[in-house]
Amino acid sequence: MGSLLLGVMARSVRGLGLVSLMVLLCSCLAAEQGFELREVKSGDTAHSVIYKAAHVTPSPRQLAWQQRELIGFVHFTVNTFTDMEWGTGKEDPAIFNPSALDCNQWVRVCKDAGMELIILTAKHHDGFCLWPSKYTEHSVKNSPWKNGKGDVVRELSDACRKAGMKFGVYLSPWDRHEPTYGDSPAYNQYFMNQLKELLTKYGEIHEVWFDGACGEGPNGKRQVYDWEAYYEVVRRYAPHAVIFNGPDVRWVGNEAGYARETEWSVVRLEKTFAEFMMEDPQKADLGSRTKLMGPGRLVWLPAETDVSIRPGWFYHASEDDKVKSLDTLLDIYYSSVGRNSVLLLNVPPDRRGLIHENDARRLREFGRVLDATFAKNLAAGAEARCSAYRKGTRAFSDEKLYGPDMIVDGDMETYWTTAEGQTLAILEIDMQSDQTFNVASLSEYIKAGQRVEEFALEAWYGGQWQEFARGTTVGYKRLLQFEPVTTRKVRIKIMQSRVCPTLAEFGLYFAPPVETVLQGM
Ligand code: FUL
Repeated sequence: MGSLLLGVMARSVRGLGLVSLMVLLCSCLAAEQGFELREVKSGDTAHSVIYKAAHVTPSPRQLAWQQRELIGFVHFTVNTFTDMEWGTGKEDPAIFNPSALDCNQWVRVCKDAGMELIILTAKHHDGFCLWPSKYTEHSVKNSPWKNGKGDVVRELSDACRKAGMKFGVYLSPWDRHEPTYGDSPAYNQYFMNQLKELLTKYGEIHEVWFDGACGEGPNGKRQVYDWEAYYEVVRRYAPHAVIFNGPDVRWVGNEAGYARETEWSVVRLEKTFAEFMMEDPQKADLGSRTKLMGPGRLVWLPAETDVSIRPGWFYHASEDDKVKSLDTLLDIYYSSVGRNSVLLLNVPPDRRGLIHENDARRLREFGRVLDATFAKNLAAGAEARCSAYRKGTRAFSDEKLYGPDMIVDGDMETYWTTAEGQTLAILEIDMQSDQTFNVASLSEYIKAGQRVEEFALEAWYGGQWQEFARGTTVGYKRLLQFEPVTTRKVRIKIMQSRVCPTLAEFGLYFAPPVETVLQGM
């Protein structure tokens, strides 16, 4: 489906014809929103481009999004009742009739897995609205569910708030029902009206998910989305929301659940965000030194990894026995959250309006295993030494402001770094006694930018240092899995970094055998 999405997106961009206007609008919007923009100019040396890239930083809303790590995605609409993945737009609203809808159950299931935010498909490509939008009749208000008085967006946003979870909305620009679709200005207005309804009537919205799909309208008409205007509506009415497939968050490029081994949060935009989103997210390399060279702007645009717990995005009874295995989900977790990305995991409610028992159980198991794995950082409070660290420069700063022990103090707000210009370093962690672990976690202090390009982990074993893991980018979080290692001392070698590296936290964990964790469940 990903390639299809890209295909339709590409078609839509060819139809744009507003490119220069969009470039202008985009730069104004960006400046106004205070994005960290770094121009790459023709006279820039390779060194200065890399220096700039290493100093691009996330906005507060991007940082909050990144810290969530795991997000729930809920696909629910008429498709649930027709057994389709993409509705035609011709469905009768009467078919939408969940028999026992309970959003509190969705929230409980997502919480069990450790999620902190849920994004709901308020409107998918079929155009059916899960809330009683005043701009269309194609919604819950014309369904028998609760005699047309129901509102799924209300029920889920309330349930999230009650449980202390954040809420987000997916609003598909591609609309196969709405008659104005394809008549660009009229449809754009319709879309923005709906967006405003969602952003103003349901409390705080923390993520707005724009699907880039752009199919043909009635009579083959092609809709030109006004992305910049959509972004403005979000900024105005939901200032804390990150925009997926927009200026805040990019699509990782596949729907399988895997981020890149080398996942940079800083990319170079040659044109607008919209064009970048249409052309680039699937490329294997988005942020290497080579990719950064050339004219454009360097922006913080991290990856979100969306994947469904089942083969389809919507519920199909025929997939009840195809819920992803725990091993697959864990592999996805390590390959998304563990590769500097956020995992957006879809759990589709069934025709009752409940998350099916099989999915609920799997998510409980998933949450349980993650909790058991990361319960105890064996490196916490260890003695940390380093070949180099920056001495505090603030007037009242402690000598150890950027000292190596900052990476084992359990505080993501304190960090180790070296002196300006020093890009290589070795940190040694002494846990005072032998410990056995099979997972390592590294985090950069991304408020200062993303910098590390290559690192290795070594254990003191048999009288010498032996490498047991290595990687390229770190970013917000890098997780590595390996066969159990038993040692008292570990060292982190930073072998390449764009400028002086930072590390906010380092962890060593023992992931117990899954069967042990699940015993008694
Ligand atoms: C795609 C859509 O076409 C799928 O139906 C699903 O919503 C997925 C998350 O995005 O582009």
